Amino acid sequence: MPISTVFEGKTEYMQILDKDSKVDAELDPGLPDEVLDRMYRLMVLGRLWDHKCINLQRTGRMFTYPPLEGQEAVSVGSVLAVKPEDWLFPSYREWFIYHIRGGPLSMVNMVWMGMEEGMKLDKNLRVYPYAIPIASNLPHAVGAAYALRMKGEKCACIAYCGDGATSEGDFHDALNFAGVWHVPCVFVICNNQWAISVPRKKQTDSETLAQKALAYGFSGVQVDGNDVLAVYKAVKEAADAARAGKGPKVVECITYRIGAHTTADDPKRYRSEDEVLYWRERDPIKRFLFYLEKKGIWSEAYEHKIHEEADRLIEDAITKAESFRQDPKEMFRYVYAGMTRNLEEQMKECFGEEGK
Ligand SMILES: Cc1ncc(C[n+]2csc(CCOP(=O)(O)OP(=O)(O)O)c2C)c(N)n1
Repeated sequence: MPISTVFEGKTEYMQILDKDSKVDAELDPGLPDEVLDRMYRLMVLGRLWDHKCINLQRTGRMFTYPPLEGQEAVSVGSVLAVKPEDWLFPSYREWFIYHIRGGPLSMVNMVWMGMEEGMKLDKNLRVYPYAIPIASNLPHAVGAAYALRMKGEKCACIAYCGDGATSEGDFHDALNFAGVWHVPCVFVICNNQWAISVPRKKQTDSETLAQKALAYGFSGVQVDGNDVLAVYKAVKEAADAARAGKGPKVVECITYRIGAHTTADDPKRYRSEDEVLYWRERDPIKRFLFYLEKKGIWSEAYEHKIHEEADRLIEDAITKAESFRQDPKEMFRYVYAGMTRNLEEQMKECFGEEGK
C-alpha cells in the first residue's frame, strides 16, 4: 500500500463480525466448533472474573486492580491465534493471558492481592510477567525475538501495549530495532481509546496507531478489537508471517475500556455516559453470542452451564489465592535473579540478621 494513502487515514482495516453479528463470509476464518466454544467460554470467564475482582477490591480483599471489561476479545483472540511455542509479553491489563495459556486462574489475581507468587509464572507457558511500567515490555519482546532467532527457534514474540504506551520512548525504540533487525515480533496495540484520562486524540496526531509501523519499515493493520474473529485472523496472519521470516507487524485493535482505568480511578470525571453506551452496544461477547447461536452452538442452557462452570472456577481460584501464605521476604528476593546489596540491606532492616 502506498504510504500517502495510509496518511490519508486509509490504513488496512479488518472486521469480520460487526456489532449486529453480521458476518463477512469471505473473511470468516471458519474455525472448528470447539475453538469457537473455547473462545466464548474464555471471554465469559474473563468478564465474570473481572467483575469478581472489582468486588474483591471493594471489600478489601484485593488491592488496586485494572479492569478488563470490553477488551476480552483482544486477549482471547490473540492468544488462541498463536502457537504454544510463541512467547507472550503482556501489559498489566492483559492479566488474563496467563490463564488463557493454561496457567491456573488463582495465579492471575494473586499479584493484585500483593503476593509475589502470582508473578512466578511457569516458564513452559512462555508468558512473561506483565509489565506495569508502560511499554517497557516491548524492547524485551524485541530482544527475546532476536535471541530466539539466534538460537534457531522458529517462534514469534507477541508484545502488548495500550494506546497511551505508543507515546513512550520504549515503544519507538522497540519498533525501530524490530524493523532494523527484522525480528519475528507482533505488536498488539490495545487501543481502548483512553490512557487513564487522556483520550486517544490527544495522544497523537496520527490518523491511526497502526501506521506508526511504516516509519520503522514494516506494516500495520487495524482491526475491530471487539470482534474476536478479526483479532484472531489478524494476529494469526502476523505471527505466521513472523515465524516464516517475514519480519514484524503492528496489529492495532480498536476497542474500549468499559470500566475504570483501575479501581483507584473514576472515569465519570473525564468521559460521558453516552460514550460508554455507544461502546456497550459494540460489546465483544454479545455479538459473538449471536454468531454462535446461528451456528447452533449457543443456547440458554449452554449459557447457564458456562456460567455455573465459571463461578466454580472463580470460587476455587479465590480460595486457593487467599489461603496462600506469602513469605514477605520474597518482595526483596524476587526483584532480580540474585539480591543486590541495597536489597540485602533493606531486607536486613526489616527482618534483622535472620532475614537472610
Ligand atoms: C513508564 C510509565 N509511565 C507512567 C505510568 C503511569 N501510568 C499507568 S497506566 C498509564 C496509562 C496507560 O494507558 P494505555 O497505554 O493506553 O493503557 P491502558 O491503561 O489504557 O490499558 C500511565 C500513564 C506507568 N505505569 N509507566
